[in-house]
Amino acid sequence: MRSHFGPPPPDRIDKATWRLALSGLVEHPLILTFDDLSKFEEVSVTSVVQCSGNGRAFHRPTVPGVQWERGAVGNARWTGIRLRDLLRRAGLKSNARHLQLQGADRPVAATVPLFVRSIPVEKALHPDTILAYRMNGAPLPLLHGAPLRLIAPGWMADACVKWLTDLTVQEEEATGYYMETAYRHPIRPVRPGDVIAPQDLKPVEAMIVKSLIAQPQQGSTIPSGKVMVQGVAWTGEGRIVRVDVSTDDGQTWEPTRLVGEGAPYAWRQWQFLWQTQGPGPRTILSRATDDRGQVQPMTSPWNPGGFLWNGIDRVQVRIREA
Ligand SMILES: Nc1nc2c(c(=O)[nH]1)N[C@H]1C(S)=C(S)[C@@H](COP(=O)(O)O)O[C@H]1N2
Ligand SMILES: [Mo]
Repeated sequence: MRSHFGPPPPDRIDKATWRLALSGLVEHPLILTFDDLSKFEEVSVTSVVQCSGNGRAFHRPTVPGVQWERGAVGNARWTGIRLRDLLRRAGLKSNARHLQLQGADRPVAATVPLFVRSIPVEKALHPDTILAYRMNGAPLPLLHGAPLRLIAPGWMADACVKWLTDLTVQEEEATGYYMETAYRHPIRPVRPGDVIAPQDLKPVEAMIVKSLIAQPQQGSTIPSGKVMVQGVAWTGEGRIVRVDVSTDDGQTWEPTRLVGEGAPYAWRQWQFLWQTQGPGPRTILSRATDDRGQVQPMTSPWNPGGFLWNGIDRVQVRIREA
């Protein structure tokens, strides 16, 4: 879970009094109660939600910000209504280009900017983009954005605004710190210290191909013999087609078994039965490939925000004496 300011006070998100306002460049502005949401068709989508700073700690030179390694990502089944259905009910005006999203959470000090984001109308109108009120079949938990959050499948989580209260259709991207300064990524390679022109920084949007090793864990001691290596892999708006592992620090690679059905936007589990020969230290690597031929690189391009890390995952273990 990741929140800039923590959840809103309970009275701001009480289902009995909570309202969702849709205004701006629409024919008919809407104000909806929580019960009004049931008037729209209910849909579900399984999707990864990943912070764009996930893996920031692996960038060299190091980048300020929360030093996430692997944990700022999850995968869940989200249920709610299509954002598109709501926007169509309100009727978009012809100059509608961006949808601004704002939640009920507030910074502790008035001088700290609000968490306000926007997404282009194309993503807002995508049939898989939903306003979710359930997670894995249960009511959306408070810390995941109850009563209602955006799920923009395939996109980085900073678009997935929690505790939603205000949707505003506008011609321009949202202004403010979290859109104009934070979560922007250079469109060409940069070096630490470079001055980057504003037009060379674009908002972080789609996720990129990535895999993680979940077992064995970093620093663990494992038996000599058969060991199950397993993890997950996902990409943005495509599908994972293969995951390879190396147990000799990248000299040789072997394909893993992809588990279950591959669903769009969801992560795919993978397994590899490793016949270890010890004793001694070993380095396990994992490398995912998606259906667009995107392959995880050894390291990701350095950038001042430390975003979009998708370098090949690396876990060091020690094989015990037989
Ligand atoms: N209202 C609101 N929504 C928010 C945030 C926030 O601070 N406030 N943080 C965003 C960021 S940066 C991330 S990574 C995801 C985290 O979602 P999760 O806590 O459900 O994992 O929520 C996003 N939505
Ligand atoms: Mo994030």
